[in-house]
Amino acid sequence: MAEQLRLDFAPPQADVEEASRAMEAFAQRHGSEGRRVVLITSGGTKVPLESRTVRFLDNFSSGRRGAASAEYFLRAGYAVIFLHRHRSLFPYSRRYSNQNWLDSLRLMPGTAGEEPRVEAEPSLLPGILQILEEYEGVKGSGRMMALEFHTLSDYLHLLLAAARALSPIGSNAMFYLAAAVSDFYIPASEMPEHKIQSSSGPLQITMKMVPKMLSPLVKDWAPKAFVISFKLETDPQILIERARKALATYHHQVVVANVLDTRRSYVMVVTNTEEAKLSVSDEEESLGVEIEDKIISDLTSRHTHFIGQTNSP
Ligand code: 9Z3
Repeated sequence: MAEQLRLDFAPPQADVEEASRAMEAFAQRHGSEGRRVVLITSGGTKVPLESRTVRFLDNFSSGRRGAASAEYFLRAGYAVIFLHRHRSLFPYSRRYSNQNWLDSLRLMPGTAGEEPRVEAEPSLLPGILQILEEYEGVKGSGRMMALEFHTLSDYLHLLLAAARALSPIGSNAMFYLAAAVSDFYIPASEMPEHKIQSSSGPLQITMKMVPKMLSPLVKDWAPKAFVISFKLETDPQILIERARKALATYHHQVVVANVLDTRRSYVMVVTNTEEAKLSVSDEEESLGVEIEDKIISDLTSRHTHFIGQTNSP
């Protein structure tokens, strides 16, 4: 596979063959039941600077966009492959990621020779009853498959494997590429094996460009799928222009464009023919409305339209 991707990367740490087989079976099962399947990528990527890695380059992404989106896709009836960076936020449990959950548990002494038990205090886990019910429902239905990546190399190999697995279900497949993937890497052949020594003075590194996977994904790997990429900028002035450029370059269906500081309150959904602003007001936010709810509702109806178009004579 490394050859097909033509990358000078260290081999992936993930078991790509096993993940491939699992994704194929998942797509086949849900596809044969007529269900739509979305591949969500989520979280940042870690780019090693040494092959026995001490240091790496990382980025800001928490994985909240991907994890929240997975929940809304599941509510909309999709089957979800959640390809996420190790330890980034996870659907459902994301809501409790900022607290020490040990504080919400109590040790109950065992009576009459029984083992001690652990009890949770629901008031310390806001919304837990509904969340747990939803999570258990999703688990029972087998509609979510979670896969982790550690390195950029893992991510790229797993994305290729996912595209191959979803390709047979044609336009029922959606790719929702929310991960913040590094644009730069150090080729394996140029990477020092051992820890870079600070005694050698200031560090200068030259990184290569990571090839854009969107191009082969749209053209070759899953040409009938509905593909959404994300565009992140820090300058709102260039957001739409950059999103349009991505659409013109890769010929996919939608770019969701967002600005780093305001990414929780608004996004622009950009297609070849329109741009729509989706936003969450302060009032909605105080009621717990999340922007991902609106994004997924918008995209699932675009997906329905897309399927209708591709199936019509
Ligand atoms: C996004 O733009 C996501 O919305 C965020 C979500 C990463 C901003 P969080 O994980 O943040 O909830 O903290 N993802 C794509 C970012 C990106 O790197 N896009 C590339 C680009 O802008 C194109 S693939 O050039």
